[in-house]
Formats: sequence, structure tokens, C-alpha cells
Amino acid sequence: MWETLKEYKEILFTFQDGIAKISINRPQVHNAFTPLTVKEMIDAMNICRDEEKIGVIILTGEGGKAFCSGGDQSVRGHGGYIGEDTVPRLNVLDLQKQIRSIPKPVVAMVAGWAIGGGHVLHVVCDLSIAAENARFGQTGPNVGSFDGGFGASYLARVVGQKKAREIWFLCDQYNAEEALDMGLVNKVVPLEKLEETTVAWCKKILEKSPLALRMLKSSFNAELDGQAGIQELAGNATLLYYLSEEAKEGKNAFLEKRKPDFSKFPKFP
Ligand code: 2NE
Repeated sequence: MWETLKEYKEILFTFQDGIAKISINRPQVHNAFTPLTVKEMIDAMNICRDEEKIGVIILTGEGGKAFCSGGDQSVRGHGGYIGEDTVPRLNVLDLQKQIRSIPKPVVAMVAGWAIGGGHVLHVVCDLSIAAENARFGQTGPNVGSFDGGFGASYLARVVGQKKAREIWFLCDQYNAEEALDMGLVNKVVPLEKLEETTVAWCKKILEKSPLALRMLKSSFNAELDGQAGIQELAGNATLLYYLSEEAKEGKNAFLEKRKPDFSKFPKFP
């Protein structure tokens, strides 16, 4: 039974047994996102990061017909997607970075359309589980847009350069089995089994060491994300070091206004 963690206008944010679920709630437009949708998702992701009881995050869309159809073209204006504050934004790029850097696994649960910027959202998730009715593709060059960031480079790492160029240059749509064949999703299940399977995968992940998962996620990112990826991995190394008596000796010595004594700590080969 999913319990509501916080009320929003354009997303649902719920929790069950260590799992948070962030669900775009605009099924009338196949879960296209506005700047507000994205702002709310970023807020929910921040809560997921800070909340100790959350170990895994599911990203999905309401209605069973779409995961997400990308940016809402009806609010696309001069220079970006325009919300109530009249400022043109591409804040989904911030959300993509957040999905990659949050130190907990993020699982895309995809029913129906994962298209355009919605497709990129599932691509940047750590794992993707698809229903048999899932359809994948990019539309940018059809509608006057493109995502040359993770949407191009990370997609190419996932499916290979030739396939990624095909996906963007032809703007074809691919069914769930084709997505599985090209390594774009981890598993395909009947629609009625989608949530059950995703939750089962999340529960398996929750049994694992959270620090090991954290280190692994940042290690996978480090190879691809340049300085930002190395910073993430190094931040985790600092976290581990802070847990050690050796690091605590340095801090304590400073606070006690004495010389630190690091002599008792081992110099590993
Ligand atoms: C997804 C797709 C292929 C589904 O087609 P179909 O025929 O099943 O549904 P339909 O009738 O097109 O859509 C149902 C309703 O949802 C709206 C439609 O306009 C329609 O509304 P009504 O006619 O019933 O009033 N709708 C669907 N997607 C929407 C969208 N993205 N924005 C606003 N309204 C949308 C088909 O719907 C489709 O191709 N959708 C558009 C996909 C798309 O081009 N997305 C934007 C890509 S660019 C992007 O996301 C992006 C980026 O490239 C870079 C940075 C940030 C974002």
C-alpha cells in the first residue's frame, strides 16, 4: 500500500517498504512535463536523497499508457518551456543530473510511451523495467528539438553509436522487445505485472549493502561523467574516510588544540 509522502500538483510522491515512487500525473498529455512537473520531481528527489528510510526510487507515469512524452509542447516558448513565472526553462536537464548523482538506485518503470525528453529520463535511470505495451523513441528532430547531453552521449554508451544515431536521425519508435534486444531496458513483463516486478527488483536491491550500492553507482558514473563523475566518487571516498578513526583523530586534535597522532594507524601495502 503506497502512502503519500508529499502532495504536489503534477506528480504523485508515495512510499512503501523502503521504496519511494515518483509518478508524473498528467495522463491527459501522456505525462508530458512542464517546468512545474520537473520542479516537483526535483523536490521529491531531494527528499529521497535526504530521507534515510528510502533506499530505492521508482520513476514512472500515471495511467498505464505513458511513462512520459517529453516536454509539454504547448508551453514551449522562446528559449525553453515556460511556466507560471514566465521564465523559459530546460530544468529537466537538472533533473537528469540529479537522477544520475543521487546515491541511491533509480528504477524507471515504463508503461506505454517513453518518448522525446521522456525517453531520456528512462535512459538516465539506473535500471529500466518495461511493460509489453512500452514504446520508445526520440522525436526531437521532428519537433525542432534535441538533447545532445545524456540524451545523445549516454544513450550511445547504452545502445552503441550506430543505434543511438539511428534512434535520433530516424525518430522511429521501438517496442519493448526491440528495446530489450538493444540493451535499452533490463526486463519486459506484461503490463499487469509491471509494478509487482519492479517492486520485487527494488526489494532485492534493498537487501544489499547501501554503501556498496552507493560506491558502485558513483563508480559507473565516474568513467563517463568526467570531473563531475570523479568528484562524486571522491566524495564517497571522503565519506568513508570520515567514518574512520584516523580521520577523526585529525579533527579531534584540531579541536583539542594538540598535534594529531597518526602513528597508530596502519600504512596498508
Ligand atoms: C507520444 C505520441 C507518439 C503518442 O501518440 P498517440 O497518437 O498515442 O497520442 P496523441 O493523440 O498524440 O496524444 C494524446 C494527447 O496528448 C497530447 C496530444 O497532443 C494529445 O492531446 P489531445 O489532442 O488529446 O488534446 N500530447 C502528447 N504528447 C505531448 C507533448 N509532448 N506535449 C504536449 N501534449 C502532448 C505522441 O503524442 C507524440 O509524438 N507526442 C509528442 C512527443 C514529443 O515530441 N515530445 C517532445 C520532444 S522534445 C523534448 O521532450 C525535450 C528535448 O528534446 C530536449 C530537452 C527537453 C525536452
